[in-house]
Amino acid sequence: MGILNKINSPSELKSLDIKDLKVLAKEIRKKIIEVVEKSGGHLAPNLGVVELTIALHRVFDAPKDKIIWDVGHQSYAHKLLTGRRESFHTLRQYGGISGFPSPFESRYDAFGTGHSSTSISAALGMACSRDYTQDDYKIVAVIGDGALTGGMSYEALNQTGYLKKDIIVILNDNSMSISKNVGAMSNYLSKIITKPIYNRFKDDVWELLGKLPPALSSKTRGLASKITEDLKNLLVPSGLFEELGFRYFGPLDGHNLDLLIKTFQNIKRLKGPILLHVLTKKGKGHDPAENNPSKFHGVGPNMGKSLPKRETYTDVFAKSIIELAQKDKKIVAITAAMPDGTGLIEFSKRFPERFFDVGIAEQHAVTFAAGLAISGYKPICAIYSTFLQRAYDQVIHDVCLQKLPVTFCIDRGGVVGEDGPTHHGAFDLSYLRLVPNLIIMAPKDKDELKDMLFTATTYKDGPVAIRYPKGEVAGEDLKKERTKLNIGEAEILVQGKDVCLIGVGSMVCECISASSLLKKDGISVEVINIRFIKPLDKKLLSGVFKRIKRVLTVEENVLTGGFGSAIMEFLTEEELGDVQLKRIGFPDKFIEHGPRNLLLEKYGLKSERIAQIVKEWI
Ligand SMILES: Cc1ncc(C[n+]2csc(CCOP(=O)(O)OP(=O)(O)O)c2C)c(N)n1
Repeated sequence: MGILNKINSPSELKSLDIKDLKVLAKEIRKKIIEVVEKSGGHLAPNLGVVELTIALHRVFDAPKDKIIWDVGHQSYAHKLLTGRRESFHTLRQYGGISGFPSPFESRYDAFGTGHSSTSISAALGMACSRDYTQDDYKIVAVIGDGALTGGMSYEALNQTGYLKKDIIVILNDNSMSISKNVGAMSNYLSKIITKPIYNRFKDDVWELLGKLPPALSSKTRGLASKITEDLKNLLVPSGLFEELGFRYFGPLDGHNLDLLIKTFQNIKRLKGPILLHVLTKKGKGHDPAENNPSKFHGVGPNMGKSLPKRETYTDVFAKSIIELAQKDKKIVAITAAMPDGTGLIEFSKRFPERFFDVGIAEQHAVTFAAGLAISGYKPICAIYSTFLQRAYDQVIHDVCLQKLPVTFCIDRGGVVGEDGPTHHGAFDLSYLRLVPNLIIMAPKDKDELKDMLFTATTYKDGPVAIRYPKGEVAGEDLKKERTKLNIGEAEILVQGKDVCLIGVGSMVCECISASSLLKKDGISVEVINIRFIKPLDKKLLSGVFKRIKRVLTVEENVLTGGFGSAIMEFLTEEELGDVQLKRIGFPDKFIEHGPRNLLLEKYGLKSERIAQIVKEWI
């Protein structure tokens, strides 16, 4: 790591020659592979942007110039070059550096990202601020072709082209989202790439522009750019970006350092909205990742090898939904660019005509589901808890208000671990609980998840949300036949008299274990599996609260507005002032990154901690 070890800030790249920069690229790749192989992370996206990152930092002057990484999962080389080389081995570990850009971590991280398609909006906001204060710096948004499927990026392109602000959008096109990219825009980009005649002509013009001295009269420069435009209008299939007010350049090889540097130097001199189309290969330089970029998009610690493959909630969802769809032709499944993560790959193969990958477009996914539902279909909208935040108004206005039978399968409800605060599903119980007409369930184990899916897909009167966490599912296949659950019916799993523990979803098992621990100390604990966060089983709860006056709720959700709050509201409504309530859940802050089990333990969501809290209480 001879060269990388000497780079403490990006300004040090300016003095390196191209030979050194190429060696640096090799060293960065080696470092990324070494660290990600151990602690997990986004391997393929990062390997694909090594040259792009070096060239950006070579030409632009961060942190004065702002570089915004869309999604931010590809920012490892950027981190290595911006003062985080020494701490890079702590990537994604508890207390270590984040896997995403964060302004709290470094002044080189111009904007915090994690969710997709935000970079152009943020860049435009910064550009307006810069121009108000008459500052002088460049703003670069690096956005993938996957992220370009997200609605926000079009909203931002639309306004940028209109305001004609000076920003540079670098479209990092590897024709992949996590899986193969989808959609008409993706087809359009491929069309541009396969028009070699256009590229040849344009390269000639670039040659010309490159040779023009910077201090050239604006008239000559204007003429040169007119030539570029004229040629493009003649030869590009449709000039979509140009029509939106951007000057389009590309496509160019995103692994050719010389070309990237030369091109960045050229576009740095230009004003107005610019879109530079760069072609990269996901996983570049590491055969396994190049050959299977989807699998190596994100990998677990030790490349997932050390862990025995245990059945997850996602696996159970994946199998059950196929069983249900075999019997019911009206079931269709929707993902927003996460067929793998949400467990819909097998479904897409079995029922291609009933499967939709809408791109990174959660808002559209939900309203699209509403359209299917109002026309008699039974859409299953499988979206991670954190990404469903994007589609909140669509859930309220397009689905719940119209009482449409959409089933939301909300994976990764709770802490997800190393991806951290941008990805934890910490809020869904709170943000969904207040929406009328929505039924909210959380399964305690495998059988119950299957029953909930069965119940949801046979329920015709409105929308249903089923939320489940990341990781291993509890329980076994005990039942052959599916049971249709009575809506709003909880169950008492353990009878007791001193304290009542009410668990939500995966926390029910923790409550049962806690009750066993407490029994040894002579404390008699009742355990309730609430099953329905909404509607609440008021009858059962009223009965229990007459007998037991100490109640503890346990949920993998922020306490504010969550399930415990629902019980608090219930106690107030029913005037049960003699019942003491304690709640365990996430405090009012963004939860840091770290191993899932460690975070659960830290926030009191493991049986030993629950038992300890009860003991301290009584
Ligand atoms: C709103 C939102 N939905 C889903 C995701 C999950 N996600 C992370 S990266 C990614 C694919 C991004 O593709 P692209 O922008 O082309 O970058 P690449 O990984 O190909 O470099 C997706 C779907 C996300 N980060 N944000």
